[in-house]
Amino acid sequence: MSEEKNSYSASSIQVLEGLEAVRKRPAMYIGDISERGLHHLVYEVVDNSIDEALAGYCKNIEVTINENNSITVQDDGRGIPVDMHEKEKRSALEVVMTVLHAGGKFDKGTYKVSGGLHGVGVSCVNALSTKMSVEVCRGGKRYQQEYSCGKPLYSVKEVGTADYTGTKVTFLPDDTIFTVHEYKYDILSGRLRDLAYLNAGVRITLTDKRPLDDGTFRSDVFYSEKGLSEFVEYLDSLREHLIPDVIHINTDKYGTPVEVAMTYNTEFKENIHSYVNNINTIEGGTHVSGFRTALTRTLKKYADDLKILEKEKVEINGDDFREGLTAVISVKVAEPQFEGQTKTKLGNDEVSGIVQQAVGEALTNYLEEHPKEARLIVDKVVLAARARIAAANARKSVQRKSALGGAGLPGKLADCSGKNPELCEIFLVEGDSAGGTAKQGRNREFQAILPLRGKILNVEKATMDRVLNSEEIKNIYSALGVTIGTSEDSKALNLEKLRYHKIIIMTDADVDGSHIDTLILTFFFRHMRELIENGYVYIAAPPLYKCSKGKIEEYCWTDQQKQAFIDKYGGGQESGVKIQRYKGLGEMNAAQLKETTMDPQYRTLRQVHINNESQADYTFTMLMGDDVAPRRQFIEDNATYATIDA
Ligand code: 28G
Repeated sequence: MSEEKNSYSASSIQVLEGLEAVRKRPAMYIGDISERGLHHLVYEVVDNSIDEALAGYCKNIEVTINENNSITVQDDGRGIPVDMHEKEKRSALEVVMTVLHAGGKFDKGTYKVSGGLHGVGVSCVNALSTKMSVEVCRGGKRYQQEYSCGKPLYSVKEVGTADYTGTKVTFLPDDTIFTVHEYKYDILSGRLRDLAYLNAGVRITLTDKRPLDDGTFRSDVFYSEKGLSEFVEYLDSLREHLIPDVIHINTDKYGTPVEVAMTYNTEFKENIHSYVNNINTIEGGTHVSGFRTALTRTLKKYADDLKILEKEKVEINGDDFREGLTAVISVKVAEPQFEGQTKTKLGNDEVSGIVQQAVGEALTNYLEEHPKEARLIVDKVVLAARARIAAANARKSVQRKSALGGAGLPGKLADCSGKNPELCEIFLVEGDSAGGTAKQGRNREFQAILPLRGKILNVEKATMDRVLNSEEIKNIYSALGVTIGTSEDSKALNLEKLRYHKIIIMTDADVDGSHIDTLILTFFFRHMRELIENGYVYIAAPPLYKCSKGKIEEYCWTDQQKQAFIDKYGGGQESGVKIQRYKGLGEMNAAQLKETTMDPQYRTLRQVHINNESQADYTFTMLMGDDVAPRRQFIEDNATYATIDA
C-alpha cells in the first residue's frame, strides 16, 4: 500500500470514529436532543456564514425551513475552499464538512468570533443528519457533495459553472436521534433577529416553506444598519422613553471589540442583555460587571459634582442606577472562559476593566454634552432610591407579620406533608373553587395547593413596593419560601430555601386562563427568573374534551384526538358518541382532575423555557403593556396555540 493511501485511510477512520462519537452522545456536543438541540443545528450552520460575514466577505444569509422540516442555509461568501487538503488527502470542503472541529476555533491571526454556545461546527450537524448536501460556488465553478449521517456519498464533484460565490447547505435532522422534529419559526426568527442586530450590515432572511392555513408563507428579513443602538430601540419600542437618545459605544480596547448601547425608559426594571462572541450570556459575567461599575461610578460622580444627592438627602445604591435601563452589551473575546450553571457566564477577568473604561469614557462625554438628559437620568435614580427604601420598609412589614404568624405560610396554602423540596410540588390554581377540587384530588404527601384569586397584579408596570405589597404575589413568594432579592449587586434568589422543585400553574383552558398564565409567568420572568432558568416552572395541561361511547371513555387534549375518537367509535359521526367540552377546571370532579391533570402517572406537564431572552423581554412588554394593537396581533398570530371556544 502506498504511503498516501495509508494516511488517507488513517484519517478516514478517525473521521468515522468522530462521527460515531457525536451520534452516540449527541447531547455532549449540542446540549440536548429536544427542541433546543434541534434548533441549535441551524445556529451552528448559520454561525459559519456569520464568521464569513465578520471576515468581510458575506452580506446575505438565507435560511429556509423546507416542507419536510429540513433546513437550507445559503450565504454569498467566498465559498468553502475545495482544493486538496495536503495532510488529509481530500478536498478541504470534505474536511470542513466531516472532521470534528475542522477549521478550529483559532486560525492564525484571526479567531472564530461567532460559534454557538457549543461551537462544535458543521460536521456535528452533518453527523446528526440523515441527509446533508453542500454546494459551493467558487472560481466560476459549482461543486457538490452529499452525505448520510455524516459519511460522504461521493468525493467532491464539479457540477457546473457559477458567476457568483457562496456556500449552500441543506440538512435533514435524524429523527431517530431528536425527540422533537418540527422547526418552530418563532424560535429561529428570535435568534436570527438577535444575530442581525449583533452583526450590523448582514442581511438575514428567514423563509418558511410550510404553508399556513390560508396557503401563505411566513418570511422575515432581519437587517440592521446601525447594530446595537437599533437593538435597544427595538427592545424599548413599546416602552415610554425617558431620554430620546440611545447612547452607543463601539470601540476596540486593546484588541477586544466592545459594543454597548443603552437608554432609559420610564419603567422600573433593569433590562441588560449581554453577549460574548454572539452568544447570549444569560448569567452575565465580567463584561456585565464592568458595565455596571462604569455606570454607577460615572453617574454617581456626575450627580456628586452637581451636589444633587446632597440636596436630595438620599442614599443611592447600585440598583438605583439601573431602574428603567435597557442596555445591550456585546464583546468579542479571543479565548472566552465560560462559567456558571449553564456555561453562559463570562469569566475572563481582563474584560471587566476593558468594558468599564470604554463605557466610563463614553458615558462621561454623553452626560457633559447632554445636561438636560443627564438631569432626567439623575432624577430618575433619586426616584428609584426612594422607591427602593419604600420597598424595603414594605418587606420588613411582611417579615414582621410572617414572624407573628409562625412559619409565615399563607393561610390559603394547603401544604404537603413531605419536606424534601426535590420531591414536592405546588399547584398555583385559578380560583377558590378549582382550588378546592384540586385539594381533594391531590396526593397530600408531595402536592401542595395554592388557590389564587383570579387575575394577579400585572407587575410589568408596577413599582417594587406595589409588587411586594400585592396580596396574591405575597402568597406566592411566601409559599415558595424565596424572597425577591433586592440586595446590592445581587438579585439572586435564595433558591436553597425553595420549598418545591415543581411549580405548576393550573388554569382553565380558556382565554382568561391563558391571561392568568401570562400574568404569573410575567411575575416569574421579571422577578424570579432563576425559577424558570432552573426548570422549576411548569404549566398543567387539563384536557379539552371527554369523549365516551358506552363504557369507553377517553380524554382528549387536541381536536385531532377528539376527531380520532369520533372516527374510531362513532363511524365519523359526532351524533354516535358523547363529547363533553371542559370549559374550566371546575367542571371536573376531583377524581377526574387527578387522573387527567395532576397525577404524575398520567398527566403531561409543559415545562417553561426561555428560548431567547431578548425575544421574551419584548414579548412580555407587548403582552402586558398598555398598547392593545400589538397584543391583538400576537394573539392572532398565535391563534393555533390558543383555541378559543366560541
Ligand atoms: C451556507 C451554510 C454555511 C462558509 C467559508 C469560507 C471560507 C472557509 C467557510 O474557510 C476555513 C480556511 C482556509 C482551509 C476562507 C473561503 C478563506 C478563503 C473561506 C458556510 C480552511 C474554511 N475562502 N464560508 N469556510 N479554511 N460558509 N455557510 O459554511 O484554509 S464556511
